[in-house]
Amino acid sequence: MYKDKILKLLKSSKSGFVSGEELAMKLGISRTMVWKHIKALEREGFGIEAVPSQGYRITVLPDLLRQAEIKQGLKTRVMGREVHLYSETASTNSLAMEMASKGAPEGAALIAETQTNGKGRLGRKWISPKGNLYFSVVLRPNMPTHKAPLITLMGAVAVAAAIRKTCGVQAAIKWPNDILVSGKKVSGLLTEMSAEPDRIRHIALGIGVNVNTALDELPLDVRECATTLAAAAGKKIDRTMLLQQILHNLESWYQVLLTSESDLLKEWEALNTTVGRKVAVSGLSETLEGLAQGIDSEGRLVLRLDDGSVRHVAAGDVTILKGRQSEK
Ligand code: BT5
Repeated sequence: MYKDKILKLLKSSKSGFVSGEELAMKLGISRTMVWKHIKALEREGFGIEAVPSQGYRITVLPDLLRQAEIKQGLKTRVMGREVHLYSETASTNSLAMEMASKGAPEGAALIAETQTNGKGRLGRKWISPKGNLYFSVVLRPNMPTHKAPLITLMGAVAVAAAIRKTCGVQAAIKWPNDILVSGKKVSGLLTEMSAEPDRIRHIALGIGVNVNTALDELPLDVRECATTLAAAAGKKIDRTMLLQQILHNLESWYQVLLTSESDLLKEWEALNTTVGRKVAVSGLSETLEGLAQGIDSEGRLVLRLDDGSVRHVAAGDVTILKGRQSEK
């Protein structure tokens, strides 16, 4: 697309300026066409100044994801091989499940600027204001159904490592599907699956990350336990770079999961904040308290209860107990 090429040239100019003539020549179009594309960019929220004898220059970069930009810097083979970008959708996970059932390839990524019905686990909501990342990836793993929870752990490794690398903040995984920064939730993962009794048909791995949105865009009860990467890092975060890094990490950790599960679990242990802590795990029917000892080969939390018995917990919400203080 000419618009994306113009943006690339403007962004890479040392002085900031590129003349209309140069843009026209490099793109092989007329100066009038260049001007039309500049106007189209302005309609998308870019501020572009035209200075006589110097040319065009970007003055305002809107915080918008662009499909071409996402694709341009992506060096993956599978993850993001198809990128579908929406300004709004109900839930990227619902969309991914639907597209997967219609044959979308493994690695297809569905991304939205905002969700009107973002989903958490167990019918809970994921609040999805603009300025963050909401996306789902279609997976078709050749693994037995009971191993599916490992997909969430794999995704958590990919996200926590990407946050550390791109934003320089110490993200940590709280079993099973939270990423915390300074004890507050910055990201959540939702794995949905279509399966036969012993075979996974497809999975939608959904990832929500609070990136640049103002904290007061989150409702009070959520805000108490949540934060954003911009707040934690003290600067605006490049969402495209973060998304690309997550897709890149997903590509490598997914392969590790499929070929050498124990290596994935080792990395998960290195990035997690649950194991070794005294925790309370509330499930559907009971709440258990004990020492989190590790995770097993099906992604379950191994909990040693106060009476010395050991339980393998498949699902639940963990509260990390630190004396009288606690973090969800
Ligand atoms: C999750 O559930 O954490 C899974 C979140 C997955 C969201 C992604 S976005 C892309 C894809 N499409 C979807 O529709 N979903 C996925 P759970 O562990 O059940 O946590 C839900 C709880 O987190 C809520 O009940 C709130 O307390 C809290 N919460 C909701 N929105 C939040 C936000 N933006 N930031 C932090 N916490 C939030």
